[in-house]
Amino acid sequence: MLKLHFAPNSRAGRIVWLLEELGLDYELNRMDFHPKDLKSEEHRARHPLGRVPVLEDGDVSIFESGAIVEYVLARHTDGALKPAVDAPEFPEYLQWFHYCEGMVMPPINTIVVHTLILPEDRRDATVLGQAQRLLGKAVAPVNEALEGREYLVGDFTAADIMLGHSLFMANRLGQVSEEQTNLLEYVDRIQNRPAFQTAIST
Ligand SMILES: N[C@@H](CCC(=O)N[C@@H](CS)C(=O)NCC(=O)O)C(=O)O
Repeated sequence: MLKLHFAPNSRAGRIVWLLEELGLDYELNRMDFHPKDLKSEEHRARHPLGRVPVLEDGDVSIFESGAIVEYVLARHTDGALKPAVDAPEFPEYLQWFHYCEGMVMPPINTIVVHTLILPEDRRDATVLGQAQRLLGKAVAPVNEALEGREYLVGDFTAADIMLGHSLFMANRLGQVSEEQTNLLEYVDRIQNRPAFQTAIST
C-alpha cells in the first residue's frame, strides 16, 4: 500500500490529487505543517530537509513532488495522465511539468516567506516586490499557452497537477491579474475537479 507523508496547504496536496485522479489506494500520514512534526527525527529520516511530500511504496521511499508523480505514473499506471513518448504533445508536457518547480515555485516560496511565514519585522518589501514581478513574468507565458485549450497540452495530464497546483497557489496569493483570463478560467476548471477538491480539503 502506498503511504503518503502529508501536511495540509503544501505541495503534498499534489500527490493526494494525483492518487485520487488515478483511484489508487493509499494511506495518509497527516502531519501538522509545523517544525515539531516536519523537523522531527522520525520525519528527517524520510526527508533530509524535513519537508513534504514523501511517498513510501514497500521498500521505496521517495521525496520531491515531481519525482513522486513520475514514479507513481511509471510504476502504478499503464501510461495514464501523460502523452505517449512519441506523441506531439510529449515535449510540451515535460516542459510545463518541470516549469512548475523550476520557474513558478521559487518566487511563490519567496512571497509566502515574506507575507506569511516571517515575523512582520523581518519581512522585506524589496525582496517581496522582486518575487511578485518574477512570478508575474513566469505565469504570463502559461496564460498564452492556455489560449483555446482546456488544459496545458489539451487533455488533462500530470503537468496540470504540477503546474496547475502552483497556479492555484499563485491565484490564492493574489498574483494572477484580472486580464489573465485564460489562467483564471484554468484555475476554476481545476478547482472543479473532484480529485482536486479532495486534495485541498484533506
Ligand atoms: N521541491 C520540493 C519542495 C518541498 C517543500 O519545500 N515542501 C514544503 C511544503 S510545500 C515543506 O515541506 N516545507 C516545510 C519547511 O520548509 O520546513 C518538492 O516539490 O517536493
